[in-house]
Amino acid sequence: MTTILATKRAAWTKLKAHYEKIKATHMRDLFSEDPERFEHFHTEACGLMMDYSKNRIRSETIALLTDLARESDLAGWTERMVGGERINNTEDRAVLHTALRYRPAGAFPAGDADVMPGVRDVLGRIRRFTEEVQSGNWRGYTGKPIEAIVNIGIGGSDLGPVMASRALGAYQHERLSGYFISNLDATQLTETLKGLDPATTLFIIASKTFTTQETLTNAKSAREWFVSQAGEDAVAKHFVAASTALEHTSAFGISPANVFEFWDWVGGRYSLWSAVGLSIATLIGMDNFEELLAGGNDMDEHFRSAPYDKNLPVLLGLLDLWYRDFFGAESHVVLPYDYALRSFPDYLQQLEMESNGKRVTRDGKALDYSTGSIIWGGPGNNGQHAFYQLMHQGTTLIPSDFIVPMRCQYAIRDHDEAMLSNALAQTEALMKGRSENEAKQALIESGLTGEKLEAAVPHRILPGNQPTTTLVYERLTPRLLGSLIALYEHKVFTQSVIWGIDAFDQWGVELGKQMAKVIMPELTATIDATTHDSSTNGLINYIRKGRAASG
Ligand code: G6Q
Repeated sequence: MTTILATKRAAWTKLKAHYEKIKATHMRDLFSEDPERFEHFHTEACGLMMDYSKNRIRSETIALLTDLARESDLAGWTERMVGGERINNTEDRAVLHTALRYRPAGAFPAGDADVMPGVRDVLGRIRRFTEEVQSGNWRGYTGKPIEAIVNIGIGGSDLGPVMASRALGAYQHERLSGYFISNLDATQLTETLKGLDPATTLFIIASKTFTTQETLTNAKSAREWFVSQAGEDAVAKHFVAASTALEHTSAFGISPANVFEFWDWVGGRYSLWSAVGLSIATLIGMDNFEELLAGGNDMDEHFRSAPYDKNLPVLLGLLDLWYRDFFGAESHVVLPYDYALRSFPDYLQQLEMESNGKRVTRDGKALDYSTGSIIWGGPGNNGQHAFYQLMHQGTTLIPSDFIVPMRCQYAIRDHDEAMLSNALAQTEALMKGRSENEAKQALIESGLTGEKLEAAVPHRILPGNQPTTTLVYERLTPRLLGSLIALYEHKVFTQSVIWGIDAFDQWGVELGKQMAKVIMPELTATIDATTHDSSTNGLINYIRKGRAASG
């Protein structure tokens, strides 16, 4: 199927013209024009209320953006995805992570390709395993119950489990603690193992391919650490794996009974719903894990059925695309005001940038527009005391998502009201800013006059007009988290369909991996490296000699 460039769509041309008309309009004026703006630009589904009124849009903008989604056949591509077509065409794979959280009884997708028997079988095995560990029936080699769950993985086999386990810390079994090891240098491994007792530690090796250098290096070292204290025979009670590569897990010495399978139609960054979520399920319990899946399924149903102007993922994707392609915004910041979601921006960084950081269409044509925003962020409250200055008075357009709970998972005094007032004040300040007159007035009221007053004014002006979208929910539950994650997954998918790109491959990360294989032996060689550019040769030789001299 030939992919049509987004710039060739009629709605794109109309959006260009519309952008010229709206680009200089301040949101203050948009709010004055329409006193019911919140009513017109907020929508709600799956326990999430999305206020997108503080964006640089009019009704016409949403009409044109949703036309663009329709012209790009978003509905058709969605059905192709959930129908099991191999829409990840560069890897020739289906994309069926939605099946992992499909809750109704019956087949998914309908017909020959039904993957549900396998999915349900593994979920059953995960339930039995997590119940054994949580109840204390799963005993380590000295007969003690497990206390530490150590997930060893990287990328998609790490970021989802880290993010979701932290987000659902309030649901964690009181005897269990979760640890996550991903980095190649030995610091994370060493510092984590230092505090652990092998007799009560369970390692989950999460790797789709079971060939990933970081994971295997860490897994081998963890195994050595364990065997040196507990002996080889104890491995079966302390090492399990989540993988699609059963031959590799056996070669590593993990018994087939301890391997939780998933499939090649689960992309790494979409895999927390699969056996890769084993650490999450073990920490929070299977009932809660199934609630997480149900939340994902809620959002899938909403995404497939809601009209686009009420469709949370579609709107979120279109708004980001509006700023990326028409305003030229390069980055998008995600600001949770729920500390439980502190790792959510890191998780989204991979989900969005690995999926939509592409420069050619599905069929290999060069794009003439920008794709994937640079995603960054962190807990909003901390950000206020760090990077928000640049959002308020810097020179860059930075659209943001504020993620705001009505209540956090723990109620103490007036923490929630303090958190909420700050979150809402920031969206107001980013939208309104402070005009020259307002800045001057405030300074006069503080007693400043004359030259000092004039000198101070420019520094007190905030231009405002920074777009914010606010997602509000009552309290972070497993189900809500499932919906929130799936919201962003479908946001990314919506954009990829409009941009005409394959959101499910990641060829860009391969080159560096291949080059690392060449460099590794050169670091311990006795002769200088000469086959690279002068910088890389220089770095290898400098480090090799430095290590030899110091080591
Ligand atoms: C995700 C990517 C990547 C992957 C890691 C780990 O979509 O494919 O981040 O998850 O490279 O791969 P393994 O799970 O195969 O170890």
